[in-house]
Amino acid sequence: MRAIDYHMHTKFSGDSEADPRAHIEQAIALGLDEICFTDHRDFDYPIDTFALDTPAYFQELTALQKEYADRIKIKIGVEIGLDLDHKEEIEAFINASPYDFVIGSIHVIHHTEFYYGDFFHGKSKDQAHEAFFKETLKCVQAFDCFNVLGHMDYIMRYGPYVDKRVDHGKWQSLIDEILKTLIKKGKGIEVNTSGYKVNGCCGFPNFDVIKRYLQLGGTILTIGTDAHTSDRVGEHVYDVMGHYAHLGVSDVSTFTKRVKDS
Ligand code: HSO
Ligand code: ZN
Ligand code: ZN
Ligand code: ZN
Repeated sequence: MRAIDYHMHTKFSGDSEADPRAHIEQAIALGLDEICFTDHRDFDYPIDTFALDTPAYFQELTALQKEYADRIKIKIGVEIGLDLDHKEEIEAFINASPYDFVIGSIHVIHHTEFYYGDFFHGKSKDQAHEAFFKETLKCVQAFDCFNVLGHMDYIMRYGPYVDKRVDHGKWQSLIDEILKTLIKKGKGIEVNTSGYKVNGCCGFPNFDVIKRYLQLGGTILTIGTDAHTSDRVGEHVYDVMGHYAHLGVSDVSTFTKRVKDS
């Protein structure tokens, strides 16, 4: 199984100062086979701005890709915030540039976001989690421009709850619908290792959800750290590979120009 980090942010994201070269050096030091930069683009995000200077992004990363060609495979992707209020702009944005790989993530629901907590006001944990999974289902049904669904349990990072963890049993039928929709559309799912900070054992989503995706016939899996600083590149990647192998997965998926590499 190849070691990959397919979710990383740099200074091209509104919430990172990281130098892409330092990410690459860290990935090489850890022995990763392939990485993909996936800087943010969210339309009309509240409070912060997640614009992407696409020409500068491609120019700098293409040069690094060439410079490091004999040491590590580098892909150029994007993490797009899936938002039903901006569907046409999002699809046009993705189609306008030759991204290798697109992560579709839900960061916002109708202009309320999770990071600063607006979304959680007046909601119990169950109400917040149910709304998140319902919106995730709508987004995976409506959008086609992504390759994998990003950090499926992202809602768990935030929220003013003592125990932030998702009770997957409660949302199993919604989660099954999400997974079935992804599979039907030829889309994958990532394990986002930023989840280890909250739930200790595993990423976003946990390995029971991955097991279910595989049971339902899913075959497209990536691993991403969601590193916003270089010290976190590659974090827990080998651990996730161990879990994948245990679940019978022989390799992760990688992408070129949004098509799965064979
Ligand atoms: N998009 C970030 C959350 C955030 N950070 C909003 C700053 N503002 C998650 O990677
Ligand atoms: Zn971010
Ligand atoms: Zn994200
Ligand atoms: Zn991210």
